[in-house]
Amino acid sequence: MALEAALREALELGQLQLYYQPQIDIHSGALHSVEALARWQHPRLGSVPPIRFIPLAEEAGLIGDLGQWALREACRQLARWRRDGLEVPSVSVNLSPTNFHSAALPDCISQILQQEALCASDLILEITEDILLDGDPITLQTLHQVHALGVRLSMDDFGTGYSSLSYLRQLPISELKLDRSFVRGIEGDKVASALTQAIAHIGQSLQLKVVAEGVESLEQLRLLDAQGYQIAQGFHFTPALPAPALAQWVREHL
Ligand code: G
Ligand code: G
Ligand code: NA
Ligand code: MN
Repeated sequence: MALEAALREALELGQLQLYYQPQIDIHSGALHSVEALARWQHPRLGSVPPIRFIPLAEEAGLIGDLGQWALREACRQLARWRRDGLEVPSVSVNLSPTNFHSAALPDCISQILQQEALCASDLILEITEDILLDGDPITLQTLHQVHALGVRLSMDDFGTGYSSLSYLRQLPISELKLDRSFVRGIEGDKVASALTQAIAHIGQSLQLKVVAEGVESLEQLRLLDAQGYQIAQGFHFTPALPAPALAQWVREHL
């Protein structure tokens, strides 16, 4: 309860921060997008990880506010980078399934894009497989409306959810993001690399961009490239960074 009050206060006072992690096009080496990841540094409690405060925000009814904050902040930052002459093709924002239960989400997104003078193609939304689990028809409608705006949808943590693959036929997604748990150990493990290969095939046959996250070594990067992954993200390049450090990383490495 105390933590819940603290989170409410942090949202009101703007104490949450977004860090950014680059997603790299493996063939060209160019930047594909940057993923915005929420961070909370509490003055007394120290750093509270998202795996704690995201579920807390859900329970406390704050996930709508958190989603709006992340969208606005990430879009504002993208506009700022571009004003500074930094070429960042798009920003990828994580939203919770609950954010798509709201029929107001498409308008909220349009408004933020307009306020920041961005196009729909500047934004990618990362969603997870559990988005359809509760069977709420509003969710599917909202997903299609967001897609109709021109905003791309990326299926995050792919392969770890409890949904059947049939959702791939219903959802207007552009990207499949292999969960990082699949990447761990692929160098020496035939079963692990058979799974990443199979997932790449699924993505390719559905004409989706296939993204590998949690890439920590050149060896993993080469293997995933050979398997057909187009985009990679992970500590091999850099962990998520505060906005100024991300800009510096892009200037130095790309
Ligand atoms: O950055 P890190 O690995 O600690 O993130 C842990 C989890 O929290 C990831 O699954 C990530 O998708 C999620 N997460 C990070 N930022 C946000 C956010 O702004 N909104 C939502 N809904 N999830 C987030
Ligand atoms: O669930 P989601 O995919 O949004 O989570 C991304 C999380 O993965 C972030 O918390 C980020 O810090 C973490 N992450 C990013 N790159 C790597 C990596 O190479 N290895 C590991 N172990 N975690 C990573
Ligand atoms: Na994500
Ligand atoms: Mn993920």
